[in-house]
Amino acid sequence: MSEIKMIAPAVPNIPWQDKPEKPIVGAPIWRYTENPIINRNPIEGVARIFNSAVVPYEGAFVGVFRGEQTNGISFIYFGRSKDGIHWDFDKDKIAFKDEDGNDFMPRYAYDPRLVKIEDTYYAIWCQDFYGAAIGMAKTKDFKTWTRIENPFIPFNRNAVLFPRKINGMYKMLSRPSDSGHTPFGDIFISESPDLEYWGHHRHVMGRNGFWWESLKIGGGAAPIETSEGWLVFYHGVSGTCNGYVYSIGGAILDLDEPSKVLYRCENFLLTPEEWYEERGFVPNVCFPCATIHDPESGKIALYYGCADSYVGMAFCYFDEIVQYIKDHSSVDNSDTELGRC
Ligand code: BMA
Repeated sequence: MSEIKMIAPAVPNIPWQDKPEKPIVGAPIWRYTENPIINRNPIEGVARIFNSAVVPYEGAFVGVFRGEQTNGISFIYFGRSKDGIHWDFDKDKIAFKDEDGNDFMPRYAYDPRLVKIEDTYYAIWCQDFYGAAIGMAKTKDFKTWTRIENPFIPFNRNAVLFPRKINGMYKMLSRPSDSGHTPFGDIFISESPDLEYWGHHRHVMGRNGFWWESLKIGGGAAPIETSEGWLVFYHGVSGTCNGYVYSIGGAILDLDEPSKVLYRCENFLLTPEEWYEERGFVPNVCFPCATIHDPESGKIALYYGCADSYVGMAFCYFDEIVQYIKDHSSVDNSDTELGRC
């Protein structure tokens, strides 16, 4: 049994496919052979589902899904699955309510994440609020959703909540941006006592000298607590002469002060290689948004958007991926400092 521990609720029915027999070249993570798990035209009026997040719920799985409607506008749809692989979706968009119980429809909602903290589930997404900004809502039963005030003014994207308070505060990663296809971007962290008022902003990590993440980076799946620190899967982007390429990176943040990066893998963990990652509405995109993970078996199932067209899954053992990140770590001063205030 590994010395490294994962601290999270058990998920004995985690979706899983065993490691392939042929040796893995590079990071110890492997794609589901039946990818993509969500294909085109999954719901009437929705052309593509991608960049979506899932959680275990009542012995099965639920999720919030980015559905690109046939009118080209993205919104968030709810889905459920018995096995975490085959999904059924509500045909209508999630009917968010505001704090007064009135209907609340964010304009253009995309790239949702979903995180459980104590007894509440929080969806965090990007939306149009006079430019790209962060939207949030909460639910306890996935039937009624109440909107939470926008945490930040524009422009910002890729907000990811930590699954527990740290030193009494909620913590959230985000990536200040512009309103377009942002040709820059570092990951920052902010904290809040109540999920409404945010401050104590710190820099977590930036673009670095490794080409696959040299243009911009952004938070991906909700951090996983381990005895080595917070394990984060994020996206790193390089700008080629033929457009952006989105790969998946891995880092480990300090448990008490997650603005400090303890280890950061200089190699990507996954980069577009399969047809569903290289070919689609936006080619060459692997965009991680969620994991399901089980401390007892050490398994992680990673969900990622593929080419802005599909959802794919990949699998790894958390101790192997943590060890790989540590063995190939390269951190610089801007990673390890407190993040300047
Ligand atoms: C980013 C986001 C993602 C998308 C990616 C590639 O800016 O909008 O939703 O997957 O671009 O198109």
